[in-house]
Amino acid sequence: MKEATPQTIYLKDYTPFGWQVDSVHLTFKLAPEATRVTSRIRFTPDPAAPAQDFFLHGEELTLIRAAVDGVAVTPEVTPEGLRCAVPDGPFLWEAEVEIAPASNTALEGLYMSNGMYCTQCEAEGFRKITYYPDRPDVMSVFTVRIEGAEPVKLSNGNPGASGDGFAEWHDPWPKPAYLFALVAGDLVNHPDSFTTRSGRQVELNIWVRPGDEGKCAWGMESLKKSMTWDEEVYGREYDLDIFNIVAVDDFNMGAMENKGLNVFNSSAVLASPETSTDANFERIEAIIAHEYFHNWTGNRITCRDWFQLCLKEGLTVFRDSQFTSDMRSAEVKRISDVIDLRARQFPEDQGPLSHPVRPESFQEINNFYTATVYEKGAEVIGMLKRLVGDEAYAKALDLYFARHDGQACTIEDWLKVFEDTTGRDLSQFKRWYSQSGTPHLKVAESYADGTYTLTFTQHTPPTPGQSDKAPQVLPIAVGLLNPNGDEVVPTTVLEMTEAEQSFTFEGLAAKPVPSILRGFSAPVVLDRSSSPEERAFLLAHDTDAFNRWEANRDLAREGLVAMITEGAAPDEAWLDGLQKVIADEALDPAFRALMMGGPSQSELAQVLHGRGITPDPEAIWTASETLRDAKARRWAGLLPRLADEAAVTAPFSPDAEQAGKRALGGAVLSLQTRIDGGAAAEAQFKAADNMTLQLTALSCLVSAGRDEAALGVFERQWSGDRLVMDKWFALQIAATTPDKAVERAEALTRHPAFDMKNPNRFRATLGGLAMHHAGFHRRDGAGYRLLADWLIRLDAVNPQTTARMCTVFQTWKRYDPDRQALIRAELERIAARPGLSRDVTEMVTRMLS
Ligand code: B3K
Ligand code: ZN
Repeated sequence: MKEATPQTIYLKDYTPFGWQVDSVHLTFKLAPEATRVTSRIRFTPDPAAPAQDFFLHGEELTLIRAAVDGVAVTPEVTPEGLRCAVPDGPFLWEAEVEIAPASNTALEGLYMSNGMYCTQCEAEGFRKITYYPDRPDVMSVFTVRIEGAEPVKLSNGNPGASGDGFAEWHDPWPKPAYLFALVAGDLVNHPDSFTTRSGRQVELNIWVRPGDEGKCAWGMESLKKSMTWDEEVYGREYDLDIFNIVAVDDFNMGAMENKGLNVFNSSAVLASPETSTDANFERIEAIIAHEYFHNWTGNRITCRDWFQLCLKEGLTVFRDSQFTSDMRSAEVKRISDVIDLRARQFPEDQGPLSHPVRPESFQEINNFYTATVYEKGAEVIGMLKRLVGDEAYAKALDLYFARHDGQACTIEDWLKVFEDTTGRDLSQFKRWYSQSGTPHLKVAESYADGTYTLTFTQHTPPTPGQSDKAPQVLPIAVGLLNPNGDEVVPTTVLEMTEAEQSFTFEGLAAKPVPSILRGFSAPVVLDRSSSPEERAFLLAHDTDAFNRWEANRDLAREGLVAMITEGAAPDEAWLDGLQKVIADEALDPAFRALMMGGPSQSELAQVLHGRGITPDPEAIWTASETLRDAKARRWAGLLPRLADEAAVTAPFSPDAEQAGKRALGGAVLSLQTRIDGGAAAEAQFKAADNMTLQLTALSCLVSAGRDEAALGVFERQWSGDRLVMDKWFALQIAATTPDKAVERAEALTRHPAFDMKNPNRFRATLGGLAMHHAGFHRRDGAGYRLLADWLIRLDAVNPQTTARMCTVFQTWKRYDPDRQALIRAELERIAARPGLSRDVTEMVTRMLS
């Protein structure tokens, strides 16, 4: 395991590797405890690189032998790699190492999951497979031979010879080692094929464990849609004869874009109507697309170093959100993305873990696969596209692919293609990559003699390591409405570059109502205290779906803040206005379902903290419950009609239309449960023929306290299905009351099906607890203690998943001194553990500093 070695790596220290790697040949002789890996690698000195020792990364490897040009050598071996004297010219490096995949519980490098061999190399896992210059700017052509009794043996690229006990693969596209993959096991495939627009025949497969064949159709359909979309929208074609996807049960994240051999967490690929919710189907479609799109944005054009991670991740997230918008409702996707950004990225940007989209230093790169790099990184690309326009964006992307194919690039390269295409100077825009923190935007307005002026002020609060912030380029999409509700100025993008800047609109007969930051055109906090009347007006009339939703969210938030801080009653006038929107059958049911929800409790805590009020999780819980009760009472007459409208009679399809109806039905059922105590939920639970309906009903029954029987029925029905059981673990914590959440989570860790080595199960249970805001933040600190106990245990097994889950403590300074003291004590207890991983050490230190 990686011990804590607090060594910091800096962007400014980048130095190219001293050799080019002309070819790589690897032979694997598979055995669970003693796999032998033989490498034959041809190196040629790179005259452009500075002189340096020949150093290859390698961790947890047993070196059996090494040779240079066929002559045995004895390199100097350290825990990080080896150093060796080599000739001045080209040479052949050979090494044989031994590794133990069955004992590899960190799930990085070569490991085993349910008897299947699989790999995860990004970011720095290849060095746990063999000695190699394990850095993304070293690209080479790989040929792989796998020897073992497993019936299926896969690697990157196109298949070569295969026979009794062996299979060979050759990947003609030069790639960095982080894209290497190997899978071997007793697998079955769901086959299909795709013909690219230039006529290349591509064999497609989804490989799964026997028994899961029936859950591959949706993933395959999503893959084919992604391949077509990337050809049509970005002009990108697939470039190998075969594309393989493998489902793996034990996996640290969602999926991995290895060249020609994507490895997926089974939760991100397996689906069936009976076992998967609509949200699961949509997530699978998006992740399949994301990994497939990486083939161009990530694989063909990769990153020079890990500081440039957003180059591939921000762009690929942006591309997958465009894809989902095209497959489903663009408006609903935008609202969902902003909900997610505010829930995950804003707390990061506003807390101790804040870092720029392109960080400038790190200790453990795995800790920087963050919402800032991914989601804010995608927002930055969205802003760039808004500023230059769709046509220039398309041209810039064409230039990017033409100019940089086969290269390992930087953010400078990326921005340069936009500068060259448009003639713009993007030096100020570049601050989005280097400046951390969320800008706050204030607005003042004035109207006189037909002229309307909007004056904006931007300010970014200090973040760790960055006390002074410079103004950012902000594309602010604005529309103006007449007092009668008509749109008088359609959406216009104002380009703000100064700390304070005014924009004028002429020829307006009356003072308009502004709709600001339409479509959430920049990832900022809009500090605008408009009147409830104006918000209600926008809720009723705005033509921009996002801002209509936003007006409602602002009203909900202000109402809840008044309930929490002043003991106010729910705002009945707002509920009546909202009822009209929810009842409007002309509107998309998915949009109406979103309108029925409120801000999350964690978001309310963030809002209160931002206003200098210490959030009390219990009070937030109570206010949220009171508001839901009020909605149920106030809308009681409408609910049966909505339930009828939401009913789906056609055979199940995970498409946006049916999913939207079921989302509306779910929102209705949860309110109905507050009226009938769970009668309708019980009926739905019994009749449900798909997981969305069954799980929604079960969640309502648990929150109504009528759960014992239903949870038992569900468990008996689904005990053989790991992915469904993850839902069972998570749901009973999520839907319970704050006083029971910790005990439930604790009891579930003693359930025979709890397995800390499986990241999905660990996240469902302990992550489930952390997501129950009031339950986790229970006043006596029991939630913090239970989580810290498990993080300490897990760190010895799987540092990456542990470090990721530590982030639930990142908001600790929002809370009262007692809670802060309790959390601090837990963080210090974790930090003091002997042998704590480098991953967790870095996270805990940053949160405590
Ligand atoms: N590139 C991988 C993530 C790797 C995470 C390494 N800790 C999946 C993705 O973003 O598509
Ligand atoms: Zn990605």
